[in-house]
Amino acid sequence: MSLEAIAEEIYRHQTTAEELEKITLRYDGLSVEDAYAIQQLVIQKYTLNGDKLIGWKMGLTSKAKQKSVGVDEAIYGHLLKSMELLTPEISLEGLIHPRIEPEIAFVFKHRLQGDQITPRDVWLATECVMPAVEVIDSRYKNFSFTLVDVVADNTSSAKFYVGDQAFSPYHCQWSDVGVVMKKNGEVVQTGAGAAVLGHPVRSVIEQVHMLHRIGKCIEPGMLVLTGGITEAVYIHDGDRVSVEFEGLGEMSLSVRDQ
Ligand code: 0L1
Ligand code: MG
Repeated sequence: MSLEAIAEEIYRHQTTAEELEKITLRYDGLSVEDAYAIQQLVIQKYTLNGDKLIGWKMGLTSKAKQKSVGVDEAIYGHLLKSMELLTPEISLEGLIHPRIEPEIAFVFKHRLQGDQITPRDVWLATECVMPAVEVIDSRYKNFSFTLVDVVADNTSSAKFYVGDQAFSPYHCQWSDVGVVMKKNGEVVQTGAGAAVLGHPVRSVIEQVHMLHRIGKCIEPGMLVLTGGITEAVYIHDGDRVSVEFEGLGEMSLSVRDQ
């Protein structure tokens, strides 16, 4: 089976919201590099159909998430224009078993590339930092996958929302930002920016270094989701999810069927 045929299968399941058996159960010997090649081929299908790459996302950036997949490395995926929610509403249409997680997003004004990036380089290239949420929706049955499976499936990306308010990169100590996520008024998760590789700026650095290995970079205007600050929680029709980012305000999203 060719990587292109696997990419075609994943693309079909992403666009029809039908669950998929893990590809590693069916195809032997796939490497993580193969998985990124598959991810790239899947993204090409979207862009050939008119979608646009608008940024990148880091995944498995917390020790807890890495442990749950049995790995000790972060991963990355592509963000497409079609994934961005323009209002704080999530339609379940086209999703299989979505989960939501709070994140800190960076928006860039300068290109960021190379394999020796420092925090200073990141801050100089950053236009603003924004509270965000990511809706992940693994296409695999029961959200069960290996590293290779999840990378090929664009690291479970489905949707994301960045609120209305942007902040100066120097606004606060981003690793100290506390987050409280509530579902229907009940606290379901709490965390702090430090859950993201110790500091979200480290996630951006890791993103740039990983992109450098494949000759890519963060372009001006792009956005990076740095990784989940808490575990992701399942969402269902009628849910109301609110996320309070300490000192930065609250984001509230409603979940609807259509
Ligand atoms: O954004 C993330 O950290 C998700 C990475 C993939 C693992 C998952 O689907 O939970
Ligand atoms: Mg995420």
